[in-house]
Amino acid sequence: MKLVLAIINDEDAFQVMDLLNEEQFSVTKLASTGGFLRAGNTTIICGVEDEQVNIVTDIIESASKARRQITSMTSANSIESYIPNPIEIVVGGATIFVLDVDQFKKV
Ligand code: 2BA
Repeated sequence: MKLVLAIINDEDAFQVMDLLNEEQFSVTKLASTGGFLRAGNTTIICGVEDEQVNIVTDIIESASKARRQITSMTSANSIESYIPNPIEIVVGGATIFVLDVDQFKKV
């Protein structure tokens, strides 16, 4: 068994969950925060049989869009450190980890 852990955009979360539920996958949604942007994102976890991993990651991929975002960095140079330095970054579609599961119990 595997645990699929995917970090996705908040705006894509409900569509991803709807699609997974339609295919009878159980899914848990966690509110998370990106360490770089310090902005909210969504982490979904989904425990599945090994042979279902690709189905789940394909579903996540199909509903997770990449977005361009402007963020302000402050310069490391002390004189300029108060001058915002806008940069454009691409966030997502999805960052997916697939972990081995030692045990799965529902008690
Ligand atoms: P954040 O950490 O807020 O990162 C948002 C986006 O900022 C990233 O998009 C990437 O384009 C950029 N970014 C991140 N760290 C950077 C850095 N040190 N320098 C320059 N740009 C940087 P994504 O790569 O699509 O990541 C989206 C979110 O997925 C991340 O939000 C984080 O919450 C999670 N994530 C991505 N890679 C991860 C990893 N290896 N481990 C844990 N979480 C990860």
